[in-house]
Amino acid sequence: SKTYDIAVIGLGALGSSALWQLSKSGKSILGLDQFSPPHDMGSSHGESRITRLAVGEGMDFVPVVKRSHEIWRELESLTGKKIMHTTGGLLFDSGLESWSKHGSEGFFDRTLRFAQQGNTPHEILNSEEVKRRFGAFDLESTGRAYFEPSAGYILPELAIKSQLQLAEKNSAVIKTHTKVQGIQPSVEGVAIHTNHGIFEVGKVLLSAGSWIKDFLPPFHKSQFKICRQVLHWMPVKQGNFELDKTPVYMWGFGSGSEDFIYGFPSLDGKTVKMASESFHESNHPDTVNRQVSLEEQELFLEGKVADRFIGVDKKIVKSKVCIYTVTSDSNFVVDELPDFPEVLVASACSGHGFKHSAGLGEAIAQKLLNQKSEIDLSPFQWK
Ligand code: PYC
Repeated sequence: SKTYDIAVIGLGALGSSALWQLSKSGKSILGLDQFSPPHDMGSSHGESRITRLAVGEGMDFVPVVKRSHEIWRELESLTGKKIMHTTGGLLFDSGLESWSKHGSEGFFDRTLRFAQQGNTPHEILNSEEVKRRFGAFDLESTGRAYFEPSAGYILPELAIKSQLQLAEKNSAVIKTHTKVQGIQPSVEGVAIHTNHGIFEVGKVLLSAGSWIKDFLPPFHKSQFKICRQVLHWMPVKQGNFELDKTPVYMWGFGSGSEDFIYGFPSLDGKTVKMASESFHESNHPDTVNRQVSLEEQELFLEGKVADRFIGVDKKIVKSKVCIYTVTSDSNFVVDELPDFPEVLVASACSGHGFKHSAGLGEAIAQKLLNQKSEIDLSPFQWK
């Protein structure tokens, strides 16, 4: 068995970010993943992820996403690749019914409040102004929109790939197709048992996404719910949803957490990605249904797309399954395993994690390296 100072188990959004940050330390760092990241089996794929600075989920997240934006820019200057696209972001509200998102009631008003508290430039638009400025959205006449110019989207696969490449450049060792079968306390700290042998390490970051439950004792396991999500792509009519004219958007149209649709401008000039969210408990990620039925697609078109958009062909050309790992209050978890402090569990999750992954990965690396951090991780302790 080979010894490393720190291992990261799971190299998705958070794991790849932490691995890169850890690799800057000069310590021996190991990254393990059961697939070959970036891959489409977890929670970090599907072409685009929204980022926004006034996160209605909570003020605790605001410093994390602000730091993340700085890191995405650093990543861009190191790689010469565009990873974060600032398109602006719209949050729609029917004006009739308050909607909740990611555990937060009154999400629209909270977002507005956090924008004010965090000095995030923004505007409030009525439905006429929305139609005039952004042709793609047919917002009801009672509706209003919060517009944040600094919002946009991140390319998740490119972000992960870039961080892993930089980590390897700094001498981190990455083992793909390496399935962790168990972790145990050992003389070195932690023994990681895998299909390719045992690795002895000082500390572990467990960022295994929806596989996290496999490593937890029953009480802690019960804090996470696995929820299957479906992303859909539809054709756009020429000249609609154009990249430089269309913001990312989130649209709550009822009081239920699934009365919701979100989406992006057209990245290829031909199709747009749209999705809703589901909070039904589903199977373990090894057995979750990865197929999307015609009936599911129909329900999405009728119930979510409905007549909300202009210039989109209501015909699904591609769908993809993705997985959320959801806590009861949609908060993140960053804390030690009980009675096993060498293992830090991190689940940046509940469907709003990607945008925070760069800043959170840095703060987690600082914690594992016993360094000071600007980011307070205490709001993310076990409940
Ligand atoms: O966190 O911005 C977000 C988001 C939108 C849809 C799902 N998550």
